[in-house]
Amino acid sequence: MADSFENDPGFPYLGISREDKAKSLARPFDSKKNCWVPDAEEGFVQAEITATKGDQVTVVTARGNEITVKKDEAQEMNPPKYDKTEDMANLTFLNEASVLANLKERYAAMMIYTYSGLFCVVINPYKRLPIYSESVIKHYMGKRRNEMPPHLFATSDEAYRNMVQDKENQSMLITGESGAGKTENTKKVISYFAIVGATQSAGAKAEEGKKGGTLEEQIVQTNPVLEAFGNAKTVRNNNSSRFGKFIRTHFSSAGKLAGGDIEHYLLEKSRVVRQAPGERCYHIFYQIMSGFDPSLRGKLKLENEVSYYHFCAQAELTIEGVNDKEEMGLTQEAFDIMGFEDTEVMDLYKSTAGIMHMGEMKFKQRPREEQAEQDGEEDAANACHNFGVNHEEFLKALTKPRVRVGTEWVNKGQNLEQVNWAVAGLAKAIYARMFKWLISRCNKTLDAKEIQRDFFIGVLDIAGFEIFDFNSFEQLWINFVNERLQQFFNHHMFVLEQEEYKKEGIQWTFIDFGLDLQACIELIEKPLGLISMLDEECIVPKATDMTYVQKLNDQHLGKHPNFQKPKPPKGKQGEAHFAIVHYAGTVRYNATSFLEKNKDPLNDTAVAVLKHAEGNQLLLDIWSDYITQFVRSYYEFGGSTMLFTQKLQEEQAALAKEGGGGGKRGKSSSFMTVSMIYRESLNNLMNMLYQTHPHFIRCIIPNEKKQSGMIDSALVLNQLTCNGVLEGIRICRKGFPNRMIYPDFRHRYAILAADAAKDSDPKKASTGITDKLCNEGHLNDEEFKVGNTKLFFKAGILARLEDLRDEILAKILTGMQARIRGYL
Ligand code: AD9
Ligand code: MG
Repeated sequence: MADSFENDPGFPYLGISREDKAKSLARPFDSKKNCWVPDAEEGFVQAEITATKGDQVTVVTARGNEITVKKDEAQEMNPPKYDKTEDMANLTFLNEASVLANLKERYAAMMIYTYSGLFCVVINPYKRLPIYSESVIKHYMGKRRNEMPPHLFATSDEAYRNMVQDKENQSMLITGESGAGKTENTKKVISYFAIVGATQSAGAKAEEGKKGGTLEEQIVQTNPVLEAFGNAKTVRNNNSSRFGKFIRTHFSSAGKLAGGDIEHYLLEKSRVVRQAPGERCYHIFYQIMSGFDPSLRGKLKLENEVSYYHFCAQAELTIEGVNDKEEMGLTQEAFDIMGFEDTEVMDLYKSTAGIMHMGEMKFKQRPREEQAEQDGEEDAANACHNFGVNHEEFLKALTKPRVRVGTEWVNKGQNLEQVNWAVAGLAKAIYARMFKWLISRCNKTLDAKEIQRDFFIGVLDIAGFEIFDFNSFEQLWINFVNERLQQFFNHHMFVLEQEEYKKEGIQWTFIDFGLDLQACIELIEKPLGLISMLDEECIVPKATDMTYVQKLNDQHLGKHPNFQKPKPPKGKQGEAHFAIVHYAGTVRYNATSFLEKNKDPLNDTAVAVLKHAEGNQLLLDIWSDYITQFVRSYYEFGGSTMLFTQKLQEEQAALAKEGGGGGKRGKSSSFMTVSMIYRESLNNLMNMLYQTHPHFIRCIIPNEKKQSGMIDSALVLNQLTCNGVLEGIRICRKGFPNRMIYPDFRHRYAILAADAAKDSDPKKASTGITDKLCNEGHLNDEEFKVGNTKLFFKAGILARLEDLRDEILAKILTGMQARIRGYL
């Protein structure tokens, strides 16, 4: 089997050929001299130590420069046998320089997958490699991780086998920054499970889905549907997912595919109405305008050119190498396979077009007046044509919404800014709710009721840690999610290590490094933490982003180690800032618009109009769970206006007694902030993850030019910090990362203590060897542990034993040569 895999076109990108191995081993190497030193361009550069003085070393770099650096800045180099190593946890020197060098070397050969302990690291190749073919899949099916070269499929197969054998749910956490390849890898994992799960149907034809394709096809085709509505061109990625997702593939206990479902997180709503330079709105807008279906634009009352529509034409209109007409064909095909009804698809298009028309609605305001009014009706009429509501009512709701003033409900005029805000808010809400609807519609298709769901493998494709120049509410949430995920990883590693030590009977208390992140997590989520205080501030009259940050400072500054007051950048002195020390680095947040983003207000009156849509079932469905303030107030008091008014007065009196009414919200006006919704879905996710056996994939973007083969070292090192790979290594180093079973140890190091090694019991022989090494001062008790079946070593110790072994071998060799010479 191994031989035939070597003949696979994918092999050169996965396994190391024998010639390559031989070449590495022939590389000259001197462990006492060779090292890595920091380099501005390359991250680290190879160097040779020429002199050592105190804590300084002088080296000559591979570029020929002689420099002197601090001793601990020069990082040890691993011997040639570790070149292009498949699992970096096995490196005897676990340092940043070696990790970076190994990844670079593998990437240069387009070997994009590498393990680092529990992580599977992948660097975006930016070109199609023949490593995802059916034949490669077949080679990986049913194999253990150490039997095959690193691959996402090896990790996927491990998850699948664990699920079936251990009868335990699994999860795969795929993170990385934008453009790193999360979604591409997610798609491959899902296809792998669909194939493996369908193959499991005892040779029978894959299960037929209800309408359209087979279940296997439907699971795979969910993606184009989600991408059309949830992905967009950004500066960093032409197909950037603007939402996070957790896709669960369900299986029967025998491992047969039994359906799927999707949960989504944090859809970027603002893109619906605003795009930065170089970016586009969601793909679907341009697909609808592409003319794929020549009659569609007419039905939706759209002009011919997408450039007409402000909401989706603020920056780019096309994507290089992408044909929106063809993409629309793929979306349509996916809808068919997913079994969407024609009316459902049409309602999606109508609602999307409605949003485009909304962006054209104009309002005006006379000078010195505070009341805006519509400036023309045609665009509103077009929008409402698609929504199936009366446009006059819609316009009235926007310009004169019903609001509560004290105990009264009145129609209150709005100024131009307020109306425009309301239009944008509504457009964003329609889109976000439509996206949510789309997800649940896909889930309906993937709900294959006829097959028993026993276990699942969940795949999480979610944005990694973000540190930008300008970090806002969205970054706070993404970073908080990542902080929780990192804690989950650290805790998992701790549990596994403890289990291993226990199994091996080793006395060693491994520290729960998950606790390292606890302080930061509590700063964000606990009562009086950043999020609770933001929620509180959202209901305080006259509160602003400034008052929020002021309160944060009063509460935490100088008291919480993870909270800091940063200097605002130039030109931003008037804005509110705070900083958080995350595990991945300190991030400065600009609190501007935090309150607004968290409240995310909607014009209730306009929603009430949309709730009566006719001929657009989708629009009715998306608002069905939305209870407008007015209706809520009314019904909460038994539908009686009198009772409502009376309750309201009682409530106000009670609040006044409590002291000013600034604090708690009355029950009648309870509402959910964005943070509350996010927090709930994050808690659900974390609870679910803690009940699974996790697998970790870390995607890395090699450069910011979308160029294949080029590594920007600083960029990669930064990601290794943010994605926890270096953190994983740090934790590794605290324990005993290098392990060797007794027979192997005896075999390799017998030469260091020939007498002891003679013992017939491999464990006794091995401990005999280590005893001798300790007596000779080559090893001490702190550096290794004796387990039931193996020896455990601290990082770097095996290298020392290797050096000793080399020295002895060299001596033997010289002796032999001398003897041979003596004979001659
Ligand atoms: V974002 O946070 O959604 O903006 P992702 O999901 O991390 O981001 P994505 O998977 O979309 O990145 O990858 C970006 C682009 O890199 C893809 O469109 C491909 O052109 C390219 N890519 C990524 N991974 C692979 C791969 N394994 N093989 C080939 C790849 N191309
Ligand atoms: Mg993505």
